[in-house]
Amino acid sequence: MTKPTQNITADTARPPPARIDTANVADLITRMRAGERRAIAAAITELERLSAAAPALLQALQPHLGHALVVGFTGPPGAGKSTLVNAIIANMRQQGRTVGVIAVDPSSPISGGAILGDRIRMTAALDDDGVFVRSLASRGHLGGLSPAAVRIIDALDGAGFDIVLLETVGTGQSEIDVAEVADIRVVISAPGMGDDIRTVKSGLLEIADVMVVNKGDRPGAEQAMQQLLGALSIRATISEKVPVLKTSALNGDGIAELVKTLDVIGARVSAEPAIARRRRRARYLIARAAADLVAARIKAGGKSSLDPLADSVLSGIMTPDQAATRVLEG
Ligand SMILES: Nc1nc2c(ncn2[C@@H]2O[C@H](COP(=O)(O)OP(=O)(O)OP(=O)(O)O)[C@@H](O)[C@H]2O)c(=O)[nH]1
Ligand SMILES: [Mg+2]
Repeated sequence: MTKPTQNITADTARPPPARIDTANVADLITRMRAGERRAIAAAITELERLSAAAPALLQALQPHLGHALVVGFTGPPGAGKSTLVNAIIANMRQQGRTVGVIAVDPSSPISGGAILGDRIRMTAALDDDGVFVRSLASRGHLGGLSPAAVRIIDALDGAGFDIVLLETVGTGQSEIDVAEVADIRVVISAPGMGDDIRTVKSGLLEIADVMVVNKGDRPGAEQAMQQLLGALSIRATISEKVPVLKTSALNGDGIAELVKTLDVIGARVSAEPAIARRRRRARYLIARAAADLVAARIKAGGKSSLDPLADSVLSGIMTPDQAATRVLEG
């Protein structure tokens, strides 16, 4: 039995109803930009759900987009990403900068879901209008970065935050996604977890603009630094540009230097037109949606629907690429 194919486009065909007054999107944006938290939360929710209000909201936000720099943080579970993000928030707030935070898939077995929220509360940042934190699950995209995160970036950018910090657990796909979505990519490892080795192996080095060895207060931090520097040195082109920093998110060591490094890279990134950065994120959304559509189309056709193409591939009449093109053409 095959499923009806109209399900494939159900999401876009029937968006969930808006929870905001769609006639008053301009008013919502005015309130967002005045820092009204409820307005920011409402806008995020509409964009996250891709509700019926999302297109109008996005269009009305356009003149306000492109200001925020997006810094992505990835690395193995427990490396200290949330703690580090929290330390960076504190540093940037002291400088008077406003910070939006998106924690994707924070539900790793090590931290549980609420840890970032807990930490923020601990530093009293929750009472601070200059910080806005949103957590979201990575919803079905195995280890990947939820496309909703990209839309939330727009909401936070539109609300006028200077910087958006995006935390995601390094699980393979997600660091590739972070590379596509963030303007600056920070790869975090920590000593004593074998992470330095894993980081090298998993291709995280290739996407990093900054490498951080966190838990610098722990034994083995220096050794982890040396291992990373060694791994970077055999990639000559990378070693020329990727700083490796040691931090202790717990006691604050190295945080100021990390923020300065982000600023240097940020100045470079800001020199390119904002539209280029925003286009990169849109390209990611399109690529993800295309992959999802093809997967849904194959699934909707039923297991055996590919058999004629499979037979052609088996007999050498078609290459797998040609068969895939046929699937794409519908
Ligand atoms: N000693 C030491 N411990 C740290 C440091 N930074 C974080 N930790 C601890 O490491 C543990 C994990 O920290 P998190 O910030 O939750 O790590 P994470 O990378 O966000 O973890 P996931 O979100 O689960 O992937 C916590 O117990 C932190 O207190 C540090 O600089 N030094
Ligand atoms: Mg975390």
